[in-house]
Amino acid sequence: MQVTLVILKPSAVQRGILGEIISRFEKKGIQIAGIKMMQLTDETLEAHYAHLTEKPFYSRIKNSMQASPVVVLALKGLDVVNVVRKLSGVTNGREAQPGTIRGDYSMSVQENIVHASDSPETAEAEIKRFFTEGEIFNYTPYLNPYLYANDEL
Ligand code: FUP
Repeated sequence: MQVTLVILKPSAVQRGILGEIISRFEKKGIQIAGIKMMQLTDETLEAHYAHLTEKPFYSRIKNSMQASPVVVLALKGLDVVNVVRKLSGVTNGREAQPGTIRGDYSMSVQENIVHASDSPETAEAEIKRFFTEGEIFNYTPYLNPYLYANDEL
């Protein structure tokens, strides 16, 4: 089973849609292995957006991500990195397919509701960046027989 990182950005917190977004992951059959609210520090953001710190718009993104606390989720499931990226939709909310989170809730590139890890390697690093070991819970999902076939697990 994979674990992936989702950040519910200030655009989700302020708009009061945390529950709706979390509910989408739950209804899909994805297990919540970790969840917490936190205020992102400069250091955490620089590491998280290392591929963007040199861009002219980095300070805009930084301000946006620090505008309120965020909620971070560690989500667990088969191929969950890919599944959650698909559920999230493409970066620009105006281009994202209806039915995806960004497609249904966002009109913006920046104010796009969620971050989701883009590969299994990134997911592993991002989970370590945002959660301590004790904050990731390993508990039995009793509905697994109704979510997966035996030979998928
Ligand atoms: P994603 O993987 O979809 O979160 O996209 P990126 O890592 O490329 O971008 C991270 C965040 O930077 C996006 F959520 C929004 C912001 N961004 C901009 O505001 N402008 C850009 O041109 C690219 C990204």
